[in-house]
Amino acid sequence: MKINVMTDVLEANDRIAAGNREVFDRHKNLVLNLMSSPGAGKTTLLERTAEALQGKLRLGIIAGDIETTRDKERLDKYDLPVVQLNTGSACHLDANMISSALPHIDLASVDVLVIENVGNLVCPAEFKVGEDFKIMILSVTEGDEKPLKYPLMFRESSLLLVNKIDLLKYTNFGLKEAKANARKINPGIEIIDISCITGEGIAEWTAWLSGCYQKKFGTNSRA
Ligand SMILES: Nc1nc2c(ncn2[C@@H]2O[C@H](COP(=O)(O)OP(=O)(O)O)[C@@H](O)[C@H]2O)c(=O)[nH]1
Ligand SMILES: [Mg+2]
Repeated sequence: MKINVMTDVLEANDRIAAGNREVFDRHKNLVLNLMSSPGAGKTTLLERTAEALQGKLRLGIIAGDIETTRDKERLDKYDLPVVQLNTGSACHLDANMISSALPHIDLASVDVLVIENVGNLVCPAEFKVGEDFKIMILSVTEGDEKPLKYPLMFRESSLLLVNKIDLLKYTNFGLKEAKANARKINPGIEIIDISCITGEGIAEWTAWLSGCYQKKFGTNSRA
């Protein structure tokens, strides 16, 4: 008899993710699973997002890292519900880890919950956590061929944020090539160029977020 361990693991994960999803839907949370390689700008994007959504949609964050509470410390200044998950050695978050974080966050006070996944361009894309959408960041210092080399994350993501656009002129990153490569893997992927330093594209990104919230709940805000 042959046992496919990975299939079993993913099926078990998907069942827990479906349970998380029910909890999120009951609390009227739009949930995004934010993925990228380490250092692409996930936490910086959340800082800019917290500023931009103030007085509009209420943001909550679960930040995943192998070690440290550094990201939570950066985000705490915005007075948002932020939970830091340390995976110890695991290179991704799974549904069970998210489930264990839920008692520590007041979901009723949250409109948009962003789960900052562990920095890794491969494994996070394999594990559902109960999200409405997977989204990802590729920064211009990483290379425009990355969608072809790491296709799964680009295939699974509804939105690609191309970050650090302010650094474009210092790199050999081909913006057109990167987008063509991403669309080769996932023709329907939406793409927004952003800079978390200059603020370029941040309004477009928050409009995308609000649009998703509106589509799911039929309103711009519960407030
Ligand atoms: N120049 C530039 N640097 C950025 C931008 N976004 C993030 N960074 C920097 O990239 C580094 C990693 O960012 P961080 O948000 O911690 O990445 P994470 O590991 O994906 O959460 C930090 O030094 C940020 O200041 C950007 O748009 N432009
Ligand atoms: Mg981070």
